[in-house]
Amino acid sequence: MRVLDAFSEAYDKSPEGIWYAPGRVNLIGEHTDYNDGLVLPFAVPWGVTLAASPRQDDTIRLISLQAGTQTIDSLEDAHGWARYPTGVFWALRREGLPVRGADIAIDGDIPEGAGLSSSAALEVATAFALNDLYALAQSPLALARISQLAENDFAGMPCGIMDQATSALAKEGHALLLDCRSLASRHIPFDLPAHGLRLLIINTNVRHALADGQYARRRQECENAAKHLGVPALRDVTDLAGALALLKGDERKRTQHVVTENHRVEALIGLLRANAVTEIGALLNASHLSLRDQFEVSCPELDVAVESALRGGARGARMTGGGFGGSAIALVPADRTESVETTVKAAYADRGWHPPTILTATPAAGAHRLS
Ligand code: GAF
Repeated sequence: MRVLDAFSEAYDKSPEGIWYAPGRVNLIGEHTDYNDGLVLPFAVPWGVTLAASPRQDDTIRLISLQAGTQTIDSLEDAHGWARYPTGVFWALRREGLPVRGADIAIDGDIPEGAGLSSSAALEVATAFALNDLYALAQSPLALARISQLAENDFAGMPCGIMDQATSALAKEGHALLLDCRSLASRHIPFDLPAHGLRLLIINTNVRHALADGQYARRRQECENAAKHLGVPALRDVTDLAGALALLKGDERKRTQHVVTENHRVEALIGLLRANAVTEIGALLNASHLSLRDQFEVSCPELDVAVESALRGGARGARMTGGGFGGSAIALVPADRTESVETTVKAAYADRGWHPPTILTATPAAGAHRLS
């Protein structure tokens, strides 16, 4: 195993254990997590493998097969990618848990820039490793929250809980229905091949520079809208027409998206329960239009991916994740896979864009110890 070789070579010893945490793709429920709403993601079959041993001091030594080496003597030394694992040490210590340093080697295979949550996978793998190394006895959900805290308050990205919770809690062959207020979750069987379907991930291979700033802004707009409506979060809007009459401009649009997106998650769950998987496409399409027009987080590359996938025979398609690049998903009858891929690639070529990468997503297991 590559990560084992890297660990032994760098530290001249064997690691105490090896852990794995996956990335995620979101089926539906976008920009609802930080509004206390519902999400329905699943883990992808790519992730972060991490070998680690504890240390007697507080130093954190990190080597990544993809991103290089950093030695963290003081937490503020961490920069770039190293802020994610280092943030987990910080967050655990802030919770008063007895965590000292560690020697760590990291290997990852989540497609670069695809918006499939490689940072959450790195945080969750670190959290699972430290939980075992320091006998912290934290639950997977508690480790997901620690990971989110690391990302919010150490790495400085005000994300919700979806990505970390999916990485920590996912189950093979299932999507994860998560209520982001109560944090209650349920594993929903999600077997597309049984229905002659596939879920393609269309990685646009672009990430627009405004992604982080706009994410923080959307979150703020949602919080402002909730304040104007006098509710704790947009999750609590029960009379959408009444709420829209009280709001204007961007806050009105954001509210429209969040409230209808929560309804779409519920509707999609209803279809899955009724074994009507082939009918979920319309909800994916509606989600995309809402993200494009009301939440305004799409971009030309995502819109073209969605439109051309539908033209190629997809039953439904939408952008997935934070937006402004990353990936779209397309629900495709297995026998139309080639047609969808060809149509999407041709649409990109016509515009002179760098080709997208197209992968099939199958729901994979959440974080666990490998050895
Ligand atoms: C990003 C964030 F990290 C998630 O918490 C979520 O808000 C998502 O964007 C949008 O649904 O992945």
